[in-house]
Amino acid sequence: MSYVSEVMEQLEKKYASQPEFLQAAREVLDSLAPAIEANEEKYRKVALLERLTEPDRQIIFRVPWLDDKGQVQVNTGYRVQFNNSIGPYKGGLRFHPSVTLGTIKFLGFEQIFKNSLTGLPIGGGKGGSDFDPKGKSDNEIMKFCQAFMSELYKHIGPDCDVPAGDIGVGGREIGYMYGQYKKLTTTYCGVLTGKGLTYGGSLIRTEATGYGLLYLTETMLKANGHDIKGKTVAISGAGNVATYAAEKAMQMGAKVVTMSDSTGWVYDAEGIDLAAIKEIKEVKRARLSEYTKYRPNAVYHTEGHVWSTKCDVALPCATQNELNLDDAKQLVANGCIAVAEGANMPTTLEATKYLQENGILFAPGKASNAGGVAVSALEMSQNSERLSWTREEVDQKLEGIMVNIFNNLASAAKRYGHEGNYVMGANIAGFEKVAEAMIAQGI
Ligand code: NDP
Ligand code: 2IT
Repeated sequence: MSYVSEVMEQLEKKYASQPEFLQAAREVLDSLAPAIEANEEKYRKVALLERLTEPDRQIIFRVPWLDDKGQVQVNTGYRVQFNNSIGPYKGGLRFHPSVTLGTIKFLGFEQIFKNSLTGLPIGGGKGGSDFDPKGKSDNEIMKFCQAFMSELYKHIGPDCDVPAGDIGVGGREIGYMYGQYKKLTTTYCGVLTGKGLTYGGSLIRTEATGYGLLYLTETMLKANGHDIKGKTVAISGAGNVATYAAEKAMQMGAKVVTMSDSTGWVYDAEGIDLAAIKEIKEVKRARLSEYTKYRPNAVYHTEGHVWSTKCDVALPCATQNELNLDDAKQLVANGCIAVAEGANMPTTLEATKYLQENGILFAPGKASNAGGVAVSALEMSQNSERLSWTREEVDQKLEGIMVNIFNNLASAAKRYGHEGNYVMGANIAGFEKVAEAMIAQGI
């Protein structure tokens, strides 16, 4: 049995209760096969794949907090420090009721390769909680964030582990957690990224994941004789990534016709009104159903998904496994030419395979959504030198990083005889640097 199959079989036995982690591991390991086979003896000897798939440490803790009625609530907190061979652990925090250890492990595992692809010195980690921010008052959000940080602070630090945002964690939550970290440690340092601009945040970090997604999509389209200008784009999600992906797509001359949240989706044939989306989601923190109040001609659906819409480019920007095989078939039938993942693992393995087999350009999230963590790393650099760079400087660096990522993964795929397979290219290009660093640093 090949080394890759052996390790995958062990993982399936040991972590049967973590399907998302197994899915992420399978995608990576299967596509690494050519790179592993070329060095099988060397990697086997140092148990490289076993070490790569087992986190350095997994911290699980109780988060008790007081709600507005004076009732004590209890949630579970997680931080998975997966791999720090190329830099301090780096990755977001997700607050969502669906969060389990398996979710955080899948995200942390993906983060290792994503962070390596950025070319910046950051290792892989992820954390979060099963806390549900929906319907909570601002005071309750603050109480929860303070309670969460009251334990997490012991395990993180600017040279050790630097969390940031993810689903359910944006600027407001980072602010409350930063305040608590500062209070507990009496230090003012770059321990979190995605901070506000008045206390050490970087310009463009809010926009970075969405903007980066479009920079990479445009590079991929151009390399294949297309252009984003004039294209019809379907986006899922209406959060941080989706909003700024839509903004940059529009700036580049595309028409965005859909957005979604967990209760439904909107189709706006005239093109999404982003000011309305920002007001509904960022200011009012309301449901997307409100959108038709701003745009009476738009259609709000509670059934189905945005992927039934006719589009040239599809950008899944909400959550994992939100684009399945049936959706992929519909996209292909409707003449879609490219899918680029803004979310982490939004496309199922079967759907990815179908899209690739049908000639759709497919950019995996670990490459196409790497702009967020890349600008987080630039925020760390600015914090270290106690300086702030201009908007133009950060945006230019972000664009350069995304173009580099695409070039690196395209050439890695070509090197192994799979030209155009960007999933394989991303995994191999991300893996090679980490593998070399792990081997160099011993066991
Ligand atoms: P937000 O919390 O800002 O927005 C998430 C969006 O997705 C909301 O519209 C939300 O709807 C929807 N959503 C979340 N969970 C589900 C679900 N289970 N079913 C249907 N819809 C859902 O998160 P982000 O925009 O930051 O993150 C979106 C994706 O991008 C995630 O996969 C994240 O891991 C990934 N990502 C984020 C980065 C960042 O910098 N923020 C960087 C790289 C990747 P509702 O509001 O109704 O819950
Ligand atoms: O999935 C991701 O890359 C993020 N949520 C951003 C992580 C970060 O550290 O900025």
